Amino acid sequence: MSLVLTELKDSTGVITLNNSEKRNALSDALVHELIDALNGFRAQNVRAIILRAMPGVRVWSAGHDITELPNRGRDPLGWYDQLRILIRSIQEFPAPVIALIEGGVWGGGCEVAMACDMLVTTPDATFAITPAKLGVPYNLGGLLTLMNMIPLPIAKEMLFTARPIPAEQAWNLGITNYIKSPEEIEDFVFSLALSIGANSPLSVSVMKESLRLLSSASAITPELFERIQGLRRVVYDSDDYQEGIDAFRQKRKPVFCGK
Ligand code: YXS
Repeated sequence: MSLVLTELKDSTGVITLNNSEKRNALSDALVHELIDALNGFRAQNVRAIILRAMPGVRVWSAGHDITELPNRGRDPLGWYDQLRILIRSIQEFPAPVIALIEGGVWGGGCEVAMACDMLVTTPDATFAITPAKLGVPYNLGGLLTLMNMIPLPIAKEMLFTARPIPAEQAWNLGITNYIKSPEEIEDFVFSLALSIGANSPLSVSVMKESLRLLSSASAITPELFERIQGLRRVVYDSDDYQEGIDAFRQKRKPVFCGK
């Protein structure tokens, strides 16, 4: 079974997450197919991408496949991990990527959604950022993706509580572009993609890339980078990190001790 479906509609590439049984958890296999799909559409010069799950799902994506997270002692969110490569592929894709979101978006799924250029949701959509629930030290690129989308106090609340925020709050904060009913969202998102497709692809693509470069333009010193990486290492070497992963695998609540 393909974990991801693709379809070309006019000049728009549609990518559908197709593993509802596992709540579209971002396993290496699924993410690999997603990256292949983006590469395929890049070669076809599509004017926009729509990234969606199957119509009517309750969970858009449950985030990183927790069963594939490494045990203690290895950075779980390293530069070459599939999910990191996917995030960069979306951000660097030469045409806008529109996320069409129904249902819950969790953890790494939330970063995937927020790496997209525009987000349109149904009223039941929710967004949760979950590393603290699992004892995961979030990576710098991920934090930057969130900081570019979410006002800082809200990003902090989401990171510290790991509680989902509802679609209406996300829209009020300007994180998402529109809320549409399940009946109208598909037509609406296609019309958005078509109006982008009617414009100059070179102009759109250069503005997208310029905005990406500008929004990550704040330089940090090598010392500061190493300091943050050192802080993260304390977390992924910890008992608590292992406890978070073990608890998910054993289907129980984690008990964190702060070590
Ligand atoms: O028991 P089976 O084999 O049917 O499998 C179950 C779940 O174990 C599986 N599944 C997952 N497998 C791996 N990784 C996941 N993230 C994941 N989520 C779900 O899918 C099958 C159906 O799940 P079930 O029965 O729980 O479905 P539900 O509809 O009752 O509940 C849906 C959720 C999404 C509320 C629930 O599955 C859930 O809480 N999932 C974990 C959400 C989460 O914490 N995601 C964060 C993943 S870690 C991550 O993204 C980064 C490391 S970070 O957090 O740092 O951003």
